[in-house]
Amino acid sequence: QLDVKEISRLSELHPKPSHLRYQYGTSGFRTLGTVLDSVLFRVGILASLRSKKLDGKTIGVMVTASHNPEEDNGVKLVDPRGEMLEASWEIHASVLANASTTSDLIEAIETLVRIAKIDLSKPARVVYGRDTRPSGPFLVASLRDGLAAIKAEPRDAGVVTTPILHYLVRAINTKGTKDAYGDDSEDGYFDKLSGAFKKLVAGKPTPPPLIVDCANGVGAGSISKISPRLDGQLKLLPQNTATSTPGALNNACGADYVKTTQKLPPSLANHLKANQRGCSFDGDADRLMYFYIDERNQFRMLDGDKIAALVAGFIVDLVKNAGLESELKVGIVQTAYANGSSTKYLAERLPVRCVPTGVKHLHHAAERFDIGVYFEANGHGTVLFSSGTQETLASHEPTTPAQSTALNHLSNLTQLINQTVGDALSDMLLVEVVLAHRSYSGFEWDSLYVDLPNRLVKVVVEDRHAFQTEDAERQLVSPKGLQGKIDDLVRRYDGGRSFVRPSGTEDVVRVYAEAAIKSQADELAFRVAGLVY
Ligand code: NG1
Ligand code: ZN
Repeated sequence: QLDVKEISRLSELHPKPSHLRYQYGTSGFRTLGTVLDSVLFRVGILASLRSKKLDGKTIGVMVTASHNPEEDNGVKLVDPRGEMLEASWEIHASVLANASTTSDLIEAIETLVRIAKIDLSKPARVVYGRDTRPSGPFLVASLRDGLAAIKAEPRDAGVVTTPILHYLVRAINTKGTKDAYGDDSEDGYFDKLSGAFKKLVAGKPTPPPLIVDCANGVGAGSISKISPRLDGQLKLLPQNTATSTPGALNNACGADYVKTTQKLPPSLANHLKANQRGCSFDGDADRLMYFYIDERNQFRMLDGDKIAALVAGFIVDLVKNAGLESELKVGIVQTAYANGSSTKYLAERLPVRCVPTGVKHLHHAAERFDIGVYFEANGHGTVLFSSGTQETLASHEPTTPAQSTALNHLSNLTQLINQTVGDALSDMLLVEVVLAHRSYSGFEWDSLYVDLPNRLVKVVVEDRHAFQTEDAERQLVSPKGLQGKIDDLVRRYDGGRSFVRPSGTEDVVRVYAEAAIKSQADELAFRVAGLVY
């Protein structure tokens, strides 16, 4: 039932460059926007087949390269519950993307249909969106050809943030069921978040206006759409909103700039006053970094670990106050990049799990808790409430007014938090809720624990695949003998910790080190890098 003639005709319009190999990695396909035409066409085919495989459930496709430079672009698929594509299909994605010719592609498609037992008579439905990159419209046109080749029913979500696309996928697929996630529109998303936020901060004093660095990306639109819905309970001051200025996206601004340089984006220097808070989104608004200027005019960064500590502490207290301590197990998931001080702070309060880098690992580990909080140090994260937890929250009978209040807050948090994926906007509102409840300024939040000085360096090596790890990437098993040498070095540093792993997104090996003082963290990182090189 495949229309081979039509697939072939369209495929000829999107030939694969013969010298390139593509890989569906931790963040989908990602490379220069100019070489993604054939990939987008084939992703259109793959998404349609995935939808047929799942009985016509809607699959999402997001065209973005997140925090990467403007000339890059990328694409990833979203599964029906708004989560990332199931791992076994990542391989199918790479196989289709690398078929050399149209006839190889047809063969690959036929093989996939056979081995995945896809019933071609089922409908195919795909919703897609893109960020503000200039290469977006062209790539979306290639994607549409791929959808047309399989006669999928397309839905264009337009220019949206990554988390909105994930939200839409889940909302579309749960519509009319008992798990309905919200109205399947952008308005539905903004109404859901703002409605829950207003309930959670009702009666609290209005905080000082919050500066939001939109990275000159798609998050700028989210700020302008949510602002009027907040009824003055939080005033947002968007900066870096130049979405159509060539070269501006993620340039010297945004969450990745803040995390990697540990500096205030220069464009914000005149806007942020002493003791004022600000935050940065990344280019597709799924990462969030906070910061403030302290009394001595120093820039202070509040990263994903600090967000996790703030949020997890709050949720643990609410669960206790609601009288649900024995019923709901709250846990936190981190990666090896989490600052050692944050791990120590959290481990004193709740179970902490460490998993390999990559959102899918964090997400899946968080699902094992009744309430699972996960954040990467770079600001990507969210909170998951299991379906059992949501039922408990709905049915539990509070015995005191205090229990009733805490229970209400927990229920509203399930609405405020985007449970499909990290979401800068939702996470920002969540942080503001906790700060309002705790009466914290940036300073008090920052004081929960003191970050250990740390250093991350990249090492270009001949073959990064020679570096293999275990124990959630904290130990090298190959090259043989290297871990022993690292351990010997680490022992010589007070508060020392270091690990080495191959990047999943760049052709480099990353070295992370922390120590009690900054110069020692730097030295340890460079000495370990010296061992790797
Ligand atoms: P790699 O390149 O595998 O280290 C990077 C980030 C991850 C994650 C992915 C994107 C660091 C050290 N690593 O992964 O946290 O965001 O990109 O999916 O920041
Ligand atoms: Zn992103």
